[in-house]
Amino acid sequence: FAVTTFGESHGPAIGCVVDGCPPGLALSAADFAADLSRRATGKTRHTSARHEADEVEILSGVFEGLTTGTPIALLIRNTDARSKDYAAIAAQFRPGHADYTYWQKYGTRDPRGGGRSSARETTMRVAAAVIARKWLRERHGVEVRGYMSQIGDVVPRDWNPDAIDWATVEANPFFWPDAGQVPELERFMDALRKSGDSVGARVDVVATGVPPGWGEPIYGKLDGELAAALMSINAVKGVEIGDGFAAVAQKGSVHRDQMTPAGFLSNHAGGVLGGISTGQALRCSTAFKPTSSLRLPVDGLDTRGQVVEIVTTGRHDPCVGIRATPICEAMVALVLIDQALRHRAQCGDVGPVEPRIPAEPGVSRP
Ligand code: EPS
Repeated sequence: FAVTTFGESHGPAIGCVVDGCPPGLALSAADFAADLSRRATGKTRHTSARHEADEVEILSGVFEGLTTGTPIALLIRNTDARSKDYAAIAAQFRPGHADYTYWQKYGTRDPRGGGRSSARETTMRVAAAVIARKWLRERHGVEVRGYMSQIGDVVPRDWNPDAIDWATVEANPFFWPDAGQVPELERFMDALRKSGDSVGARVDVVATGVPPGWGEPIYGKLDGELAAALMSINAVKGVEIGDGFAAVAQKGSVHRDQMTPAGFLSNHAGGVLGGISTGQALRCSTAFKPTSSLRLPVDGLDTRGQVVEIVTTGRHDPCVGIRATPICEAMVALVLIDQALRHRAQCGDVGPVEPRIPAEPGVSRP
């Protein structure tokens, strides 16, 4: 299950090609609306004010409402691009932005917004993952869900990470698991937006229903592919699987997830051992840096190497992590469907093998 995307933030359209989708999956343009809307800009005052329609056209790979097994091409036309916002910085490098590295790599500059480096590109990842999530849900009962677990230095207060209330998460613009804290986050973001600065965030994803056995043992480990997939999202600076970096301070006697006939007693491993799923909930956490397109002036360089004052105008996200929950879910789903199909191809006749331990009764965290 391979995905490639194309298009620039301010070009005429963005799109993707999904290759390797099994035939016979019911798919229509309407399937994409909900997830694309969860990710979209312009829904609240806390994200970029750009209003894109984000309507998917299916160009190929679907006949009479069913996938055919041939490449699925999806297209979304950009309807609210405004390249003139970028005129002032068209020949400047925003500190902390990919402007400079793209320049060094390609020797050219696409001044239309972030071009390929814009988070606009993540739209197509979410669109491609709609197909993956549908197949995973229908064939395996897999559900991939995420929530924001930190914004700046604010963490949820009144919540149980082992029993996330998904209705609460979906009912607020931050995908935040603690409903009572949402007004505080609104005030936090309002103050941040007025200040012209930006802030980072952390997004957790939990995939349930993943059977044991998905993943490759050495190259293409499930956790390795998840890390690469999540790290490939714009602005990501860190990925953890299970307890992640907290495992450094744990004793082995604590970290090992004890197995009983009734289930695992904990899930420090995050549902992966040796690159292969255990059948427990898959747990990933992703760190987003504060975005670099700021109204606050800073000295920087232009493409001639001259020192200039850089101020970014336009419609930007003061915290790109706010819209990142559906994107992280998408990347996890894309890895899972690929691993599921690879597992089916190689080991389709094997298993389930006894003893098969049920998913853990509860998920423990450090
Ligand atoms: C983005 C900058 C803004 C955001 C964009 C991501 O776009 P513009 O180039 O129009 O200023 O609106 O996000 C989207 C358009 C989107 O659909 O996610 C950036 O610099 O990453």
